[in-house]
Amino acid sequence: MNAIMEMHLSIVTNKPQTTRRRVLGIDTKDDTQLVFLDTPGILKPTYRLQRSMMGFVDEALDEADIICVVVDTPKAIERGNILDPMWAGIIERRKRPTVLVLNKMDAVKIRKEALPLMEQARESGLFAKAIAVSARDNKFIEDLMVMLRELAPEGPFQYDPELASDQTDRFFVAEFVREAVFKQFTEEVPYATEVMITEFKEREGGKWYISADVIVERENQKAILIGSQGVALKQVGQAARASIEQHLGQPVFLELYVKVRNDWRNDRAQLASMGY
Ligand SMILES: Nc1nc2c(ncn2[C@@H]2O[C@H](COP(=O)(O)OP(=O)(O)OP(=O)(O)O)[C@@H](O)[C@H]2O)c(=O)[nH]1
Ligand SMILES: [Mg+2]
Repeated sequence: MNAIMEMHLSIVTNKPQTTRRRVLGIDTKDDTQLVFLDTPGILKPTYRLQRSMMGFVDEALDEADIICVVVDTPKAIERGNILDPMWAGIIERRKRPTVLVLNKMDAVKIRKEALPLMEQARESGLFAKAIAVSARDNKFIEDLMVMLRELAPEGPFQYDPELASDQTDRFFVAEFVREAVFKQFTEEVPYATEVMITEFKEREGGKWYISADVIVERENQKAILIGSQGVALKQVGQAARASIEQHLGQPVFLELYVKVRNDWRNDRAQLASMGY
C-alpha cells in the first residue's frame, strides 16, 4: 500500500505483527479511486489482542471488493507453499476476486524459483490473477495497479480525492511512535507496547504539542524502554518525531511517558479503552 501510494502510511518493521489495526489508504488518480485496507496478517490468536486484530481482518475482508494476498516470496519459496490452508479457507469463503502478490522479488536471486508458486496459485483456483513485484524497489507496482483497476467495480468516488486516509493524525502519530519502538527493541518489548495519545495541540505559528503514553505490561519492560538515564526513550522520541513531522508537514514537540498496565494484551477493559 505504501509503495502504491508513495507514502509512509502503514508502519513497516522487520518484525511480524507490526500492523494491529486496519489502515486505510486512498489512491486517487484521474477517474480512478482505489481504497486500500491494510490489515494485520492472518494468524491463530493466542491472546485477546490478537483476537481483536483478526476481527479487523474479518471486517476488512467483508468490506473489500478485491482481496490482495501479499506474500513474502523468499519465505514462500523456502516453505514450498504460498499459503497456509487455514488462510485459504478464510479467503475462499469471501468469493471475491483475489490477487496473489508475490512481493520481495528483489530478494529472489533466481526468478525461476517463483514459478512453482505461480503454478500452485493456478492449481488452487483461489486467485483471479497473480503478479510478482518488489515494493522496496517499486518494480511492477504500476502493473499491479492496472490489474486492480481492471478488477475494481465502477461507481462514484467514496472519498474526497484530496484525502490520503480517513484516519486521524492522532492515529498516525501513535503508529509512528509504535514503529520506533518496534524498530529499536528486540524480543518481547515491542509486542508488549501500545501507544495512546493523551494531548494533541495544534499551535498557530509554533510547534504542535503532542503527548503520548507508551504502555507496557511490566516494570522490567518499562525500565528497558526508558533505558539508563532515559537514553533509550529519547531515541524512540527522536525517531518517531522525524516520521511525525514528515507526515504532518509540521514541526512538533513530542513528549512520551512510559506506563505499566499489567497484562493489557489479555485484559478486555484495557483493550476496549485502546479501541481493540
Ligand atoms: N527486500 C524487500 N523487503 C521488503 C519488501 N517489502 C517489504 N519488505 C520488508 O519486509 C518487512 C515486513 O514489512 P511489513 O510491511 O511490516 O510487512 P507486513 O506484511 O505488513 O507485516 P505485519 O504488519 O507485521 O503483519 C520489512 O522489513 C520491510 O522492509 C520488498 O519488496 N523487498
Ligand atoms: Mg503491516
